[in-house]
Amino acid sequence: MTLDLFPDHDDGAGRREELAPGAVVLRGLALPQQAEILAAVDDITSRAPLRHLTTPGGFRMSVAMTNCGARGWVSDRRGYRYDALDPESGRPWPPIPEVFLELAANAASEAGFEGFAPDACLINHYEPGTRLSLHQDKDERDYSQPIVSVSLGIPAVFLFGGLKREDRCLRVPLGHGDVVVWGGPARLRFHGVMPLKAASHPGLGMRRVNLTFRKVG
Ligand SMILES: O=C(O)CCC(=O)C(=O)O
Ligand SMILES: [Mn+2]
Repeated sequence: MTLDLFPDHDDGAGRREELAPGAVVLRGLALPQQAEILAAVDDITSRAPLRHLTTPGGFRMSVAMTNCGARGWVSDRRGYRYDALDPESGRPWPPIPEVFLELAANAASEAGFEGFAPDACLINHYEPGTRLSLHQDKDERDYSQPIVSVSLGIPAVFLFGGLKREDRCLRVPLGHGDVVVWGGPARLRFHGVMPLKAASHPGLGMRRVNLTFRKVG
């Protein structure tokens, strides 16, 4: 737990909001590293381009994705899985940049999960109208480790539900620099992203980039 020394600040940066036991939003936590993070995203997407994956049911995903790390999340007609190689190039995914690893470990530690060392980072790319349907992150072997999710660019409404699909969802607005962490009793909660509204961000234009860090194990 970190003491908030400036509880009355009005810019919202660094504010910690608990969503559920084991789940917090850390407002603006990624802002100090935003330029470095965005440069790293450009470098990764130049080597492992964003693409729309196909679901096992044959649908094209609305979110465009790529990965960095020892493992990358992929989906095709055969199912969802982690793969050490980018199926488009046959090469390993680019490594997770140091600035990502530091941010992910800091965020996890702020949320009470010490020593988080992710081996996978899924990069999601949204435009106005893009959505991500309600799902659990459960393709990882190691559920003892949290998920750390970093939002950049235009705002989104994150849906944060319960352990059953039909449970009520919180609607959590997420903006540029916000980080969400869920682990422990919240690790398998359903979540998703509402269709994005049209908006423009000074640095990213009409785009939202989300980084989700996972320990696949
Ligand atoms: O874009 C987001 O905020 C959530 C992404 C997510 O849930 C995922 O990649 O599994
Ligand atoms: Mn997810």
